[in-house]
Amino acid sequence: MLAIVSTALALHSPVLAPRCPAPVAQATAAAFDLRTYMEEKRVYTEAALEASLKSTVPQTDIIVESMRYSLMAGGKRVRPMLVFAATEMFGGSLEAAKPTAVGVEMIHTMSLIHDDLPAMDDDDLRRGKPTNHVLYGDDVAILAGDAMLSEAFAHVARETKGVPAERIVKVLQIMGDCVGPLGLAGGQVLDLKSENDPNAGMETLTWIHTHKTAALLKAAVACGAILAGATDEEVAKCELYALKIGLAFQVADDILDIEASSEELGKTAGKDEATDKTTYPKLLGLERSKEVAQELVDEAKAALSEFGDRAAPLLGLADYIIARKN
Ligand code: GRG
Repeated sequence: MLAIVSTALALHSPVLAPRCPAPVAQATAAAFDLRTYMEEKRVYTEAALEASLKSTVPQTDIIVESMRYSLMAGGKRVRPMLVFAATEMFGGSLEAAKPTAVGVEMIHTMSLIHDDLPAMDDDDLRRGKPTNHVLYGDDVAILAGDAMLSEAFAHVARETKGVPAERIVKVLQIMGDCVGPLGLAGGQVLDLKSENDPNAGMETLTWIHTHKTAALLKAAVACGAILAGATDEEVAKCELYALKIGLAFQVADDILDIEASSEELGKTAGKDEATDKTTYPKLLGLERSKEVAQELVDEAKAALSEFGDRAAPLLGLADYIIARKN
C-alpha cells in the first residue's frame, strides 16, 4: 500500500476534507512528505522561470517586463510540479523536463492574462496583484500573452537537452493541442458562449472544463512521462489520471469561489454567483460537489495503481488539488 500521508491530508482545508480517506492514500510508516516535495519543486520552478525570460535589447524592455510581471507573480506552480512528478515516475531527470515545466507554466500564465482581460472575465486581481492589463494596458497585455505563448514553444525546442528529438516533437504537439480548439481556447469559447444559457447543463460544463482546465494538466503529466520515455500505454494511464484531477481542480475552484475570500484566493471571490455562471455547485449543490471532487480524485489515483510507490508524488498532488485553499 502506498505511503502518502498526510502531509497531503494536513493540507486539506476543513471545507474540502473528504468524508473518508481515499483507499490508495492511507497513512503508513514511511510517509511520503508531500509538503517538502512541493516546496522543493516550487523553488526549482521559480528559479527556472526567473532564468527563462530576459530583455536582451532596450526595445523589448516593456513587453518583457509585462511578461515577467505575470510569470513571476507567484502562483502555486501545480503544472510544473505535475511535469516533474510524471517524469520522475518513469525515471526521467528534472533537468531534461525543466524547459517543458517552464513552457507549460508560460502557457498557463498566458491564459490567465487573457482570461482577465475586459473582453473576457474582466478582472483586476490575479495572484494577489493587479492584473496585467490594469498595469500595462489591454494592448500590451494581449501582446504579452501572445509572446508568452510563442515563447513557451521556443523555450522547449531551444532548451531541452539530452532527450531524443522525437520525444521533444511529441511534447510540442501535445502543448499545441492543449491550447487549440480542443484545449484552452475551445473551452474558453464555449464557457463564454454558455453564459446565461439556461440549457447549459452538466454535459456542457464537463466539456468546458475538460478543455479549459483539464487539458493543460493532462498535457503537463503526459509531457513529463513522454520525456522520460514512458510507453503509449503508460502515457494513457497518466492522461486518465490528469483528466480526473483536472476536473476535480475545477470543481474545487468553483467551491473555493463560494467559500474563500478574495484575499485568500488572490483573485475576486464570489464572481460565479454574481454573474450567475454555470458551475458545479450551481448544478449539483455544494455538498454533492465536494463528494464529486473526492470521487474524481479517487478515480485519478486508481488510474495510477500499477505504478506503486513511484506514483506517490502524483497521488499526493491529487489530494492537494482538492485540499488547497487558493
Ligand atoms: C489565447 C490561445 C489562447 C487561449 C487562452 C483565456 C483562455 C484562452 C482560457 C482560459 C483558461 C483558464 C483561465 C482556465 C482556468 C483554469 C484555472 C482553474 C486557473 C487557476 O489555476 P491555478 O489555481 O492558478 O493553478 P495559479 O495562480 O496558482 O497558477
